[in-house]
Amino acid sequence: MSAKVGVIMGSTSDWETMKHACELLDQLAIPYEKKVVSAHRTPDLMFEYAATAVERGLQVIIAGAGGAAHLPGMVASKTVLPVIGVPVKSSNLNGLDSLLSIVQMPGGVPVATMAIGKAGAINAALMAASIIGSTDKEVQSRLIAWREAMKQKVLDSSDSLGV
Ligand code: RP5
Repeated sequence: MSAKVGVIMGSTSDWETMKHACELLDQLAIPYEKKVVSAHRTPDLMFEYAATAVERGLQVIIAGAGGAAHLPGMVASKTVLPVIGVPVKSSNLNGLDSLLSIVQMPGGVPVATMAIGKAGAINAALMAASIIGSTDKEVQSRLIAWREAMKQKVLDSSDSLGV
């Protein structure tokens, strides 16, 4: 099945974070592709990737980057697909730089910005599932089941406290 979600990241060093998005997409059986696309090191590839995303059948793009994290915003400027940005935790500023450079988009070019790091990567996949699930009832059912399982896990863990 062709990819519905494009998971891109600025460097292979982002994979430790972005793999959590891919794991969630696997769990929800949503087809995706993954690729290193850098706003600064491979700008031509970035433009081509974003400009051809619609015709290639992608429905959502998840873009993770750290530091001067221009990838999500620049990709959003070249596609009308929803772009979900994941700020990768940087070594110097703990990802605050990544967060601010992704979230502070000018009016007119939105990026749905997630939390810094692993939680952001997980939520990016869940957000992609929500978007795709709004028109794909099978994906929506799997998302509902995932939420139910999460709830049950919390209830079970609470029970294990014996209170
Ligand atoms: C960004 O620079 C990448 O997204 C990565 O988070 C950061 C550092 O990249 P490397 O120097 O580890 O390749 O473009």
